[in-house]
Amino acid sequence: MRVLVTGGAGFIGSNFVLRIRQTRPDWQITVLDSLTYAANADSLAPVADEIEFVQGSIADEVLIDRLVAANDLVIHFAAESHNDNSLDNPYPFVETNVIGTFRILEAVRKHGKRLHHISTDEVYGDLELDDPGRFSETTPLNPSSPYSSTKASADLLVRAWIRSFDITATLSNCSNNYGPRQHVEKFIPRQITGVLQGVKPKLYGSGENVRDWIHVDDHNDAVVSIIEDGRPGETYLIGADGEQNNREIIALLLELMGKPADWFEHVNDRPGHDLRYAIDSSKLRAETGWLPRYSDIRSGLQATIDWYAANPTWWTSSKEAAEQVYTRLGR
Ligand code: NAD
Ligand code: TDX
Repeated sequence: MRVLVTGGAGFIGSNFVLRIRQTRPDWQITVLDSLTYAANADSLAPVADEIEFVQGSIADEVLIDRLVAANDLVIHFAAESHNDNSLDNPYPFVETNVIGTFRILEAVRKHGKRLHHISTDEVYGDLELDDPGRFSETTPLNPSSPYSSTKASADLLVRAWIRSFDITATLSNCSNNYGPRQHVEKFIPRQITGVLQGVKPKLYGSGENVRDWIHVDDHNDAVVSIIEDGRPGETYLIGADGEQNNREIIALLLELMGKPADWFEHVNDRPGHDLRYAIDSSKLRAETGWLPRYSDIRSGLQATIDWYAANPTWWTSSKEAAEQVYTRLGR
């Protein structure tokens, strides 16, 4: 099978490609990535001789048409992915997440190819802390930020192309990922790399906000399960029952990194900060048999800490740039 992976030099996409080389060695992989600030070409270095890499944008109509025509399946990870950036400058989010997805859909329609669209639980908005409910496939879309509203827009486009043009596509909406090769602007790697440099973790607001953490390999295995065993036209939520508030995550990181429990600081909150995300992934589990393997966040975080400690050259230059942005934003 010839597979086009968009956004394959980013966090989840690069982990996907590395893992697929192990688990599905017969898949022929082409990565399309525009190499924004969020990409790291070093992430794909171990498989550079085994894949084709194309630098370019999913919003480039001619390029997308050619690449989609040459492949059997498109797995669409490419996105502008950081909420804080979307609050600062939303335009790239509209161009990549909305226009880029539109270009892919048109090429998929024209050439009759299969698509798997990667999305986020943030399209459903947020839940109260004491709400016993969780997001499911029938939860109405209600996004809060420019990032999540552009992801919801993309999801709606995919659903419309399924219904109106009968394209063969599946969608997945996953909760917060953690693991190696995540850009240092994101919560967990920002704190790990900060502590490694002697800087205290930074907690937005009160830190009561809850995220439903999943290891990136569990997310990527679920994507393969949906591609192989999911029903065309369907949406699947991916989650690993990993709810933790941000204070709890910082406490665990400090303990694992040998720092006192109070060695962190509060910084300005994110405007419109979603309170809680929680995923009910029973549809995925029932229909594909997928189960998460990294259910122990403590050991998953320890392995993630070990990876950042062992790979400073991967993150040092992006760390400086990311912290300059945070200084400007006051966070
Ligand atoms: P990331 O920011 O680490 O990587 C995104 C990649 O897309 C980068 O390599 C970037 O260069 C590339 N890209 C951006 N604009 C592009 C364009 N116009 N053309 C081609 N490539 C472009 O993001 P991530 O965390 O790996 O997220 C991947 C996908 O998973 C996104 O669609 C995101 O919405 C979704 N998602 C992420 C999480 C999470 O916790 N990180 C959770 C659920 C869903
Ligand atoms: O320094 C920080 N301190 C802090 O308290 C940072 C960077 C974040 N936070 C908080 C904000 C969130 O409540 O930590 C939580 C996680 O923040 P992010 O890593 O920015 O993730 P989030 O906004 O939840 O979105 C992530 O999960 C869903 C990904 O970035 C999205 O791409 C994905 O769709």
